[in-house]
Amino acid sequence: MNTIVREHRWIIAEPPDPLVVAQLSKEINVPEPIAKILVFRGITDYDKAKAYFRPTLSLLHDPFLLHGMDAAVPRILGAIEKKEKIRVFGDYDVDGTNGASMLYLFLKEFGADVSYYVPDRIKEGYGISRIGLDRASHEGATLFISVDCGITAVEQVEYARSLGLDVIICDHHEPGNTLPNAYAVLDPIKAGDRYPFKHLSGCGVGFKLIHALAVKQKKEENLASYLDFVALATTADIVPLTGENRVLVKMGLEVINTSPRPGVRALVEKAGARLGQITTGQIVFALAPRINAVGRLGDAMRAVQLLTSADPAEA
Ligand SMILES: [Mn+2]
Repeated sequence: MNTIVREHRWIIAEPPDPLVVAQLSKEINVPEPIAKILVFRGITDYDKAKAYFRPTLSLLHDPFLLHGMDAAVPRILGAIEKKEKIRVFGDYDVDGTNGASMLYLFLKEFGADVSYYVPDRIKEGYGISRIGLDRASHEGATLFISVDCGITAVEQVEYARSLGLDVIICDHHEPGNTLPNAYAVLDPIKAGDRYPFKHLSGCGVGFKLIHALAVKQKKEENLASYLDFVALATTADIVPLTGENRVLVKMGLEVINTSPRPGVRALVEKAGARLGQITTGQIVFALAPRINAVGRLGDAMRAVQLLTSADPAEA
């Protein structure tokens, strides 16, 4: 025990300015020790405290700051107008299946002719697959949107082009030396991207896409109802719960706890968890493993089927 203690060097932070602490304590009506903890965490005034405790969608960054968004949005709106078939393609983990579920339901509500596909972990492996592209093309799709994968799919995107598919990529993984020659590549960590927050999940990047569509069409009223997907994906993918992610997860947990969709309600009940008391810990240890297991034991599309179901009995 002693050796462990000696291996660590403790660096004690400078105490915060007592005037700032006293002022914050008065402004938000909390005891000084709590105000002190907040100031330690950079929450130094009323507005910052309000944003921390009561996050709202208005705190999110402008989705059009994401490079590629200016191309992606008109392409999707055009596809909806021309009744093109849109195929959403998600990875088979929690991030990918929630991203696919969210994009599918949102686009459907937006009037799109949309379907989804999740590759088979064993037969197709990770990422955009040729089988997935062939099927999309065969079923008449002309627009293909990937979520939580695609940033390294250089060859697959070339193949998609040869099939007449335009590809929009929503990913958060590290790009390789060459970006795919896609219609639009949304990834906050690609070189030259000016988006101010770099830790979004794949589903979080997909959310920025629906955020942008909603802003463009002035239909933002239902946007928050999709945050349950983002909360599940963001928490399960273990990206930092700071900045924008904290806003998305806090608001998403509220959706899960107060108005769960049938699939989420069924999942919570099966996991023996209590609605109204779902936390990030329960997502990581009780809900997410059950979603991940679907892709490991068979067809991951069943996860999307569950999450998008409108029927409690089916869910
Ligand atoms: Mn991911």
